[in-house]
Amino acid sequence: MHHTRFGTGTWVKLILVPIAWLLWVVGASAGAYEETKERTIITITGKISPDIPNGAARIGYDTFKKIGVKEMETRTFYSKKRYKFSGVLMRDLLDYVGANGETLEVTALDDYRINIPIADYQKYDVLLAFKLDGKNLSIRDRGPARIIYPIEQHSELSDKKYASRYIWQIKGMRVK
Ligand SMILES: Nc1nc2c(c(=O)[nH]1)N[C@H]1C(S)=C(S)[C@@H](COP(=O)(O)O)O[C@H]1N2
Ligand SMILES: [Mo]
Repeated sequence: MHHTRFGTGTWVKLILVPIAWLLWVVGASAGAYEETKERTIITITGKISPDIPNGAARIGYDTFKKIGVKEMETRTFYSKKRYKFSGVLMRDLLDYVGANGETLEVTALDDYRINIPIADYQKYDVLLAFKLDGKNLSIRDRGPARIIYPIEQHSELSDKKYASRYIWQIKGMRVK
């Protein structure tokens, strides 16, 4: 009688690695970037999928719906009041454009600009909100899109270092 040359761990890897790979391929093809004729809200450039025309992904409301809209009721960094935001998860948005980088440079209509570690979006359900109480955010309401962290779910997000990452009136993102 021969004993197997591989330990249990090796067998687990031999079986699970190809399954994980398959899921990744299926996931990637389901949500690939597509050009649309909709009005652009945010343009994403930098280290994104090489298949995206002119290296610039143009994202509008229809694309948000396609990516999948989520709701989050929370206060913001300096507010006591709670708001009901709707938007897409930053993680899902970056997956959709095939982002492959460590830092996201986000720019706003008022020329405010901030570098955010992309790890934040893997660690937390950070929302790119475009609706407040069911209504599209206007520029006056700090729209058309703004980043909202789940500050009520994770106490460490009340740390000062996150305050500047609550960027509003977003117009562009660059993956670095
Ligand atoms: N577009 C834009 N976003 C911005 C800023 C800004 O000047 N312009 N200020 C940032 C800073 S410094 C802080 S502290 C937070 C404050 O967010 P809140 O007032 O919604 O809690 O917004 C951030 N987002
Ligand atoms: Mo601030």
